Amino acid sequence: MASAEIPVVLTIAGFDPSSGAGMTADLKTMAAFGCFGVAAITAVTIQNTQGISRVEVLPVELLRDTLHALAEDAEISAIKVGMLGSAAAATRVARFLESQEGKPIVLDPILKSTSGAELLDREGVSVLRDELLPLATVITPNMAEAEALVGTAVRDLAGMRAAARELQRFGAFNVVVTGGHLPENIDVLALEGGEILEFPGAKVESNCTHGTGCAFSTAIACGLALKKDLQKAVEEAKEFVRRAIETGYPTGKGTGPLNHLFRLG
Ligand code: PXL
Repeated sequence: MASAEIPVVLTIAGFDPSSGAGMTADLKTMAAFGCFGVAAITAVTIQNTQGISRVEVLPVELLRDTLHALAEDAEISAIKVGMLGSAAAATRVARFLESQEGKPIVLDPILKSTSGAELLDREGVSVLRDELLPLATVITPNMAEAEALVGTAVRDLAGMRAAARELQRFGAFNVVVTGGHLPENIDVLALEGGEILEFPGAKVESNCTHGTGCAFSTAIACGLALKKDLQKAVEEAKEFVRRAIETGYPTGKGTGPLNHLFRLG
């Protein structure tokens, strides 16, 4: 730990220059939870609140060397994996996570942006499913991601529960399928032990929802770094996201970012 109280949390993610999603949003979320955020970058996107126009995956050696430099130096308390971009990055991250055994790992299986841009190539999706999924403490797909990973429709609560179970059969330990788009705004957590919990939340009317999944998964990683149990970490992450959406400030012409730092006033 950086000090007795401040755990270091690592995000492995892409860069979104508009700071609604990706590594900069993750770092803000970590600061909001009283964690010290460090980051290994996988890809640069060109985007603003109106959408993505370009994705450039960075050389995988850069990722490898960043992860090595961070891990040999500081004690990392939890790891969040976000946008990977390529199969090569996904494979590299799998090797890194194997070296970090025993640490809480939150995998947000990012496949596409809301506007439809591909954020992981097809071969990368196979690596994510076959190699990364079994290395994570918890995975946090939204309904579209759960549907893509499982290969069957996920449209309602029953579909979310079935997909979570299926992802566990694929090798995931704990699975949260997020249902922020459902009228009930309900998340489903399938626990390793077999129990399935539901987390209903108030529906917030706001256009500031870009990066919701990034904030949610990072908030869970922070909760786990702070030694909370998974159920509590999910509950607190959901409440954090709700408040960050509610207090969001529309910075551009499109979908606004969350206000990750709402606690600063
Ligand atoms: O919200 C998914 C996401 C994650 N990471 C980066 C992104 C996006 C979507 O735009 O750009 C870097």
